[in-house]
Amino acid sequence: MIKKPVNINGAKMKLVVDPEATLADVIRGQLHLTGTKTGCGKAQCGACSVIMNGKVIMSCATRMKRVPDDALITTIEGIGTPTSLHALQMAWVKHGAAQCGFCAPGFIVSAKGLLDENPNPAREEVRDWFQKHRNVCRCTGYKPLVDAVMDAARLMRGEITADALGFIMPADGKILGTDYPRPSAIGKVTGTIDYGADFGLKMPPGTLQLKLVQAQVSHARILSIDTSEAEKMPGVYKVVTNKDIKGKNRITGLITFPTNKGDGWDRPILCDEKVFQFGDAIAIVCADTEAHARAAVEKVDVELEMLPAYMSAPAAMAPDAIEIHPGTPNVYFKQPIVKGEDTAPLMEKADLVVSMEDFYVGRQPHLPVEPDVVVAYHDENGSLQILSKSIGLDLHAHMIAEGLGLEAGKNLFLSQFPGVGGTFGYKFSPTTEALAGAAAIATGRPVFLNFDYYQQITYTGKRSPFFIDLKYGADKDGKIVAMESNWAVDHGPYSEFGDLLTLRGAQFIGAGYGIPNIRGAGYTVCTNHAWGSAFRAYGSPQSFFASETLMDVLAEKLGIDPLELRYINAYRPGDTTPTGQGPEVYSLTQLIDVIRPKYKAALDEAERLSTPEKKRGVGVSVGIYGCGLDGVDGAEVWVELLPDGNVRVSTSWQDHGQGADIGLLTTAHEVLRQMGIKPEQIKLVMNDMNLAPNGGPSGGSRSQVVIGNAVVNGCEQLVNALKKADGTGMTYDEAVAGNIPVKYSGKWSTAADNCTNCDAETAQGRPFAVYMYGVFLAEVEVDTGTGKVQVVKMTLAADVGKVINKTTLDGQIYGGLAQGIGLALSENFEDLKKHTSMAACGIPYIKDIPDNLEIIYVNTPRKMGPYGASGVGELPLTSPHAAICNAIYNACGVRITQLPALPEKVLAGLQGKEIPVVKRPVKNPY
Ligand code: MCN
Ligand code: FES
Ligand code: FES
Repeated sequence: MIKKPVNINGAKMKLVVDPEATLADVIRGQLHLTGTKTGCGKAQCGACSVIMNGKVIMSCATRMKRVPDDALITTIEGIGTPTSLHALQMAWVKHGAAQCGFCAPGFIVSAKGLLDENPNPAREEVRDWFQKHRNVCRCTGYKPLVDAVMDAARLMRGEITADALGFIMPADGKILGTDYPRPSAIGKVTGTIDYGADFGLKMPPGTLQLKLVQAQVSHARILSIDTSEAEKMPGVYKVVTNKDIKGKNRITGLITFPTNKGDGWDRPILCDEKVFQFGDAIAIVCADTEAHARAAVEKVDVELEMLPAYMSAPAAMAPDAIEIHPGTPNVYFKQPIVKGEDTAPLMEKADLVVSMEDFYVGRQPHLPVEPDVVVAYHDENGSLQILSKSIGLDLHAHMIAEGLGLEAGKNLFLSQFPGVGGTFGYKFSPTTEALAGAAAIATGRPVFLNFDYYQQITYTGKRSPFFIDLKYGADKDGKIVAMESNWAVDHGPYSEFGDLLTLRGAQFIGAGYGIPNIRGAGYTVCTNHAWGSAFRAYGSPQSFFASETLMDVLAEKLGIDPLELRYINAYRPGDTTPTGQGPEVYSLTQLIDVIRPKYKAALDEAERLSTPEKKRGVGVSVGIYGCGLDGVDGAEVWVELLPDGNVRVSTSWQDHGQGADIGLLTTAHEVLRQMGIKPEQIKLVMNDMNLAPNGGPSGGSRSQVVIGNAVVNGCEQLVNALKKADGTGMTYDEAVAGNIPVKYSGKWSTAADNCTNCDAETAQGRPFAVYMYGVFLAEVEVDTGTGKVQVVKMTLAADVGKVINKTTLDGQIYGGLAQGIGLALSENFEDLKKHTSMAACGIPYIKDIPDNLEIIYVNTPRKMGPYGASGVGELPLTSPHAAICNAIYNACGVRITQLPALPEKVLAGLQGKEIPVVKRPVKNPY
């Protein structure tokens, strides 16, 4: 230990520290200044940025022995407070720059360092600064962050007043459609909201620290687990194995279709008979400190018999592959699609047929800046309480209850941490909840488990790769008359929602076009690579990559412009979706109309700016996604007038960072303002099974539509019940005196639109009440010497219905586009040895994303959406990567069919070499 004098945020102090400890650990662990976050822990994300002696540094990579004596250190707490915001914090709130907010303290500290040096930076200088300081944001697409810095600098230079960064309430008091700031923004920009790791640090003494014993192989039989040495290690309270689990020790994968050959009970909480993938949890060490727990992990002895590991769908589909889950075939589900007439004769008759094989979109990693984290404890009633990043609290409680020997909602309750640092869908699966639950039950003590970033990457679900074969038959005018599709989904070892994901292929391959006749089938394949979990736009990026690439191939063969070919085929009245549903609005042609002038200008510019060294290109794609879980999807919301005149609105609209709080507040306020309620009088009670009813999971961009309608229903019941003859609302006392209830349960479900599941044999049905529509325009520059692709501009023409909150909507789209650029060009989790950090997985830094992101809204009101709103979250990630790859082809003639479009692949194409691809030997396993 060493004595270290420092000056933190103006306070001089002397600390006793381990010289090897990081500054981040000391700031957070010893000083409890938890505004500074730890994300990657490896100097790759900037979440831990602080200013030391005038320089922005990463505190996770600065050992205490390197901190100079009397160092002047500024953390986010020294920049501003909730009651006295710094200009940067005001601007961050104004621009919606804190979505999940986990990166916000690091960015704001970093930006403060910039403005201290350069009070008048140009936009590109701001971008250069964040690039140099490795500040990563996974939510915002970076543009709002640069907007915020520019505005803060203006305020600091006295060019604008603070009012310009505040919200100006319209005269009618209506916040719907405005940029009213989200309620959680101030907590996020000041670092005062507790994320899971902050919460864990503040747990009571005696809380056990958990570390996992994880499989280092991908497929093996477990012969024995010996914990005796580990249990003798200092500070170890207990090592939990499957034998300590009282319930079924399984997490149900909730089989959706009876045609699924599995039963859904294939995922162990703690491995018992087999290891199914790298990272699988085999035991949990529970100790007094994290260091003790970590040391003991090494001492658990696991004897394994190695089995062949099937690391891709083709490998697991091979006829000689053994069953990964004995008794269930590796190809365990088939979803056929049968629409209209038989396609074989139509293909014969078609003027032109185009087909391509094995389109592939790979294992995109979610890469939230915050790694996974969980706390569990027993409450005073003996019920198990679990706090986590879950985005499906009730759903997850039901999925893990039987495995733990508990009953959801009776003695098992889930809630979200106050701050959740992004999930992008991986938390649609329970991850660490059941593990912490098992440890709390086995020890009877509160427990805390915090993943490091390596675990986040290697042991949370990933986007499931699709292999797709696709064929279009068209007439000479470009109208597609028939489509044939065949796809295989590599879902990893666990079946969780695998059938549903396979159905997405039927729903979205070829979506956007009124193709009357379709035949095809999709297959779900069990493999030993990462388990498939939801990822934003779930199944559609894989689907559209095939259908939107083949559209360009067809256009070229026909000699028709790619945008015009889409216009010819775009949904028009009378057309139906691939699943035979009439679209609820027909705005695709309008979206193409608004993008057309931009497209033409982009083509001209590409031609003007292209050189042999740097070739420019332009590409387009159509993207669509449904808002909801398939078929009947409902939500419940409670609305209650309180004695003080405020209104409490309660539900689970789980926040990943998308803005659940502002969505709920705005939707409720639009009704409640009829009785004079102001936004600040609405008290949100969110995301706690103990306190709020089930709104359903925050997936499938469903919440604004499905929960939003339930909110409207609940609020209308309250307003109507309390309406007086003169039109004003009763007070609480008047209502009680008049015996009028003050609490209402708002409900809504897609049954109101006669939604149905898609048929197991034909995929025909009415799965969603409301869809989102978009047309993407990508402009790229290809370096012909290296094959490196730079996206210079992305434009999205979007129809997401009525705007609920403008800043939130814009932010969702910018962030989704950035993830699409990553998906197209760099992101991957294929190589278990290589893809093990944020940077190695290809996360886009600010200079990988163009500052030039443009959104054009064509917002058609939706009959089934609250106030006409559709959803938005997933639209921007449906098919931007297809537009980018079409642009690469347009620039240099290289056609990428398997993502990501890494420089070496593009370069191989430029040099006329074969671009390596993975192929499926078996196409129709049954
Ligand atoms: N909204 C709006 N106007 C509309 C539609 C929506 O202002 N016409 C707002 C809503 O009020 C809400 C947000 O946009 O604040 C997203 O709404 P919606 O599309 O209904 O999506 P959900 O609330 O169901 O959120 C889930 C969706 C999904 S499925 C993923 S995955 C996702 C996403 O949103 N993960 C995210 N966006 C994310 N954004 C961040 N920052 N982090 C994630 O992990
Ligand atoms: Fe320190 Fe990522 S750079 S946590
Ligand atoms: Fe930047 Fe979520 S707001 S990572």
